[in-house]
Amino acid sequence: MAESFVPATGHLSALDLLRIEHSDAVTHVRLNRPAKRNALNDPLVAQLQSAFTGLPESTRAVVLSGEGDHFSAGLDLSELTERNVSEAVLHSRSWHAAFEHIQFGRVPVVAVLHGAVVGGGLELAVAAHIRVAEQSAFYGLPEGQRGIFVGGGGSARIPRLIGAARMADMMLTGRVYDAEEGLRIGLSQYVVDAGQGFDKALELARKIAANAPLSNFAVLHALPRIADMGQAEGLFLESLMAAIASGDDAAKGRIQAFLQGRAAKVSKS
Ligand code: 1HE
Repeated sequence: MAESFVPATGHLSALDLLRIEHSDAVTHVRLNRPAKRNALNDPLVAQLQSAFTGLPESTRAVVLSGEGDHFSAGLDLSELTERNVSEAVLHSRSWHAAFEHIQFGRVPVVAVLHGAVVGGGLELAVAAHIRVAEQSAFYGLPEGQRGIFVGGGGSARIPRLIGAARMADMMLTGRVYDAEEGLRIGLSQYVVDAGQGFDKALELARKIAANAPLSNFAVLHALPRIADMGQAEGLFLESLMAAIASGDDAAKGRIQAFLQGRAAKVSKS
């Protein structure tokens, strides 16, 4: 499947720590610092922000992966130089800004996880909407051992997936979860064999890209906010979002197609 991808041109091709390619409506964004296990330094975080804010109009879904044997070793520890408190806050906020554009961007993001998905690498992975893990994936938060704390949004996003108690265990004891355990506790939605992650993610991204844009928008922008709301406010926002989506021509056309026997039925396969 991968051979139909062509390299990005223009400003995306200038992002030298990423490798970005397009295939129809799917864009593949690959972390490209394998010699450093895709450790996230400031330029790489900035390039991720540029990539996700500068996706072409034709992109309807993104696959995010890492070159080499690991998804990402997290924060580039060689950059952990002396920062005063305000500089350190702003550094953390620069990660928040970049990852915000992934979680609350224009298109859904499917991450392919393999090898180390640790520290800031896990924080990056959980900003994506769907995670496909290969059997080699392992998840850790070594911040506890390194004497630091998460700073890339992990304390807000990870407990929403696995609960604060599991995250506390990972940080306090250095507990590492493997791919199957990660699936069980909710860190990934899929586990596949070694080398199959990209194809699975691409299959999912192509399905996502075929959805009505407003449905994808609602899943990205309304669903997580409703999940964070009280029930009364959440139900009202749900009703508004449902009315907006169902009033769109894309919804009307799709529902007519089903009623006229032209659309797929729901099936298990
Ligand atoms: C790095 C980093 C890094 C590798 N920063 N340079 N993250 C961590 O604490 C994880 C630290 N890394 C590791 O545990 C291991 O490197 C791995 C399990 C990811 C991979 O092991 P391995 O044997 O394949 O590679 P390696 O030999 O350890 O590393 C290869 C090179 O990458 C080596 O550099 P070289 O110049 O000696 O070849 C390593 O120094 C370099 N490298 N990981 C810098 N993380 C917003 S706050 C987020 C806070 C955090 O993310 S804390 C968690 C940091």
